[in-house]
Amino acid sequence: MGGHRSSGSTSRLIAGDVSPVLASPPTSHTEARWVYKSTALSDFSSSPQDGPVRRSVPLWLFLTIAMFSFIVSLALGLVVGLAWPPRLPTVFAATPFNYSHFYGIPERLDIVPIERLINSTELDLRTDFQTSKEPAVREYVFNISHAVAAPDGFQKPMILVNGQSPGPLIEANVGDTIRVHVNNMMAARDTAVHWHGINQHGSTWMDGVAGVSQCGIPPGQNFTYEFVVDNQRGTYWWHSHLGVQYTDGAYGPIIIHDPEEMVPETDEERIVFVGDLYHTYGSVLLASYLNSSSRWVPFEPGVEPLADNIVLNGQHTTDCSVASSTYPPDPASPFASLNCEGGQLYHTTIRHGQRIRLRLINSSSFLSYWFSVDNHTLSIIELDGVEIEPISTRGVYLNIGQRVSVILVANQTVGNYYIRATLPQTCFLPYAPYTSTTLESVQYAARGILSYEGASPDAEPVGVRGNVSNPYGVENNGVRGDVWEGCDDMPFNIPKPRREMAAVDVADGNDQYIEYMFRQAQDVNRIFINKTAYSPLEHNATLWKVPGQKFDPSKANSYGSWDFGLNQQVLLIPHAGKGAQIVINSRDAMEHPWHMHGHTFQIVGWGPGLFGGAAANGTTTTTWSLENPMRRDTVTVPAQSHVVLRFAADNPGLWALHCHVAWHMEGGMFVSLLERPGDLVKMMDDMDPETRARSQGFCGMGNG
Ligand SMILES: [Cu+2]
Repeated sequence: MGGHRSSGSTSRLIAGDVSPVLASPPTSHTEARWVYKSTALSDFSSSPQDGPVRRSVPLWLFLTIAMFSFIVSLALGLVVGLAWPPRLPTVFAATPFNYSHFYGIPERLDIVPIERLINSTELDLRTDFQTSKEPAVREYVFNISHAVAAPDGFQKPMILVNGQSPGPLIEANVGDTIRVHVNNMMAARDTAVHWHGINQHGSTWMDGVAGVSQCGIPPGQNFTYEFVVDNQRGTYWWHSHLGVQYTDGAYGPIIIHDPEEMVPETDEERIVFVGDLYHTYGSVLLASYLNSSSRWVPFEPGVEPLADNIVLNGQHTTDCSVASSTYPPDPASPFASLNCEGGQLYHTTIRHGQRIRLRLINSSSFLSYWFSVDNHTLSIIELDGVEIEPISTRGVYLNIGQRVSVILVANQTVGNYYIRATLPQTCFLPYAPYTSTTLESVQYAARGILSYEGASPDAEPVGVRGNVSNPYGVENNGVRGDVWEGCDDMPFNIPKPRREMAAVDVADGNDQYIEYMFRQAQDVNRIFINKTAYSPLEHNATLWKVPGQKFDPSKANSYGSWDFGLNQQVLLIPHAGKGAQIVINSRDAMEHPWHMHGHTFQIVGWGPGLFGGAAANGTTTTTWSLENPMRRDTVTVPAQSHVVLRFAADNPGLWALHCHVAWHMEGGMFVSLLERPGDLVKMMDDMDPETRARSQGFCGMGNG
C-alpha cells in the first residue's frame, strides 16, 4: 500500500517544499540483496522509465557488484555447506528439494511437524517459574536454522530457533542477567537477534540490530548476547533484526516477572502471539517488493504483499484449494512441490471462574488487528511493559511490535468460545490494488478456541461474534473523519500509567524532527525520512563508526555535519541531564507502527497534520499530555498526523527508531538516535575487549 499511498493522497503533499536527495540504490543488508540485484537487472535495462532517473552509481558498477556478490555468495555457501556438520535432529527425512543457494536456503531441509513447531508448555507459561527478587543469570542457547514447516497446514521454508516458531521463551525476573548463545546454523545467511522493548541500559552493542549495533553473525559462527533487565517488567519479545527473517518465523516471547508488578492478581497466564503468515519465503517477497514490478501487482511498484493468513500462536487453518494471489504458485520454483494439509486452530483450556492474563504480542510483518474473545469483556492492564489503570473493553487494537496484557474472567456458560484477531479491513484493503485470495478465504481473521473445562473440545463454539470492528465504542476518530475501524491506538490520553511520571523537560538541542513520505527512487518504492532514505552500511555497523567522529554539539540538529553518510540517518541527542524530544510527522495516508529501541518513551503530544504546522496563525493542532503521559515503546502514528515523544536522555547508545512494518523498514523507514556520543565512546572504551573484537570481527565476514 505504500506505493499506492504515494501515488494517492500523499503525492499531493510531496509536491511541496521537500526535495528528497536520492540515496544510493536501494541495496540493503536484506537477505535478498544479491538476488534482488540480479533480478533487478532486466528491469533496469529494459523497463521504460517514468521521467528522469538519477542514478548515483553507474550501471556498470552496479552490475559488476551484483555479479561479484553473487559469485562470492555462491562460493561461500558451497564452502559452508560442505563444512557444516551440526543439524537439527531429523524428524523424518524431507524430500531433497532442490533449494541449493536459492535465497541461502540449503538443498535439504528437515520437516518439523506442527506439534514440535509450537511449544504449548512455554506459551501457556506452565514453566514453574519462581518470581523473586534474588538476581540470577538466565542462560539460553538459540540454534537458528532453516526448516520446512506448516503453521497453517501449508508447508513453507522457515527460519526456526531450536526448531520452534514461535521460538523459545525467555523468562526472567527484573534485575536478572540474560545470556543467550546464538548459533547461526543457517547455511548461507547472517543473522542478528533483537530483544524488543528491553532497554539495554549500558549495553547498546547487545541490541542486535544488523547494520546498526552489530554486523550480522555469519553462517557457522556464534555470538553471546548478555544484558541486564534493569527496572523493566511485563511482556516483550525477541526477533531477528536482519532483513525479513522474522517474517519466516524467527521470533519468540520474553516475559519479565517482578514481585512488585502493579497488576491485579490472576490465576493463570497465556502468551498469545497474533501475526500474519506468508506462504512464500520472506526474502522472495522482499525482492519482489523492492523491485519496480512485484509479482502481486506488476503495474505499480511499492505495493506491500498482503499476507496469506493470520495466525494465533503460529497456527491457523487454510483452504488448500485456494492458491495465493500474492505470490501465485510457480511451477519453476524450488518450493513448488511442498504440500498443504489444512492446519489447526490455537486451542487453550481454562476453568470456570478463573482470571486469566492473556499477554498479547503482535509479531506481524504488515498487519494490525482487533483482538477479541466472543462473549467476554477484557480488562487492559499492561501496554508494552507499562502497567496501567485497568481499562474495560470489548477488545483491543494491536499494532506490530506492541504488547497488551488483558485479563479475561471466565464467567460465561461452560463451552467453547472463539478467540479472534480480526483485520481492520478498511485500514488496509482500500490501499491494495489487488485482493489476497488466501486471506479472503479465512475472512480476514484468525480464530482460536477458548475452551472451558468440562466442554467437549470438539463441540461447536457457543459464543456470539459481537462487534469486531468498532473499538472502544468510538464511532469517529476525529482525525480522518471516517468511522474508526481500529487503525489507530486508543486515544493516547486514555491509558494512565500506574507508576506515575510527569513529562520530562527537554534540553536545548535534544529535539529532533522526522517527516516521512513514500515515493519512487529509480522506479522502486522508497520511504523518505526528511531528505533521504536509510541504507545500511555494507559490511559495517553504524556503531563502530561512532568512536571515529568529531562531535560538535552546536550542530546537533544538522545530522549531515559529520562523517555518517546522509543515508545513515543518524540523529544526535547530545545532552545529558535533561530529556529528549522526537517529533514524528506523517505525510502518508495510512498509519504506521513506530518502535524506538533503548527507551520507553512518553507520548506527550499528538494531532492532525504536521507538528507546528498551524503555528503561523498563532494556533497549534497539538494536544498535549504532560501530567502523567502514556509510556510505551511502539506507537501507532496515525495517517497525516504527528506525535511528540519524550524520554530521559539516560541511556548513551545508538538506538534504532523505525516503522515496524517489515517491508517499510527494508524500504528505508528507519533512523538511528545517537544519544550522548561522548559518554558512548567512553563506554565503548570500557567494553569487554573480547566481546568487542568478536562482534566487530563479523564485519566483512558474512553475507547478510
Ligand atoms: Cu510503515
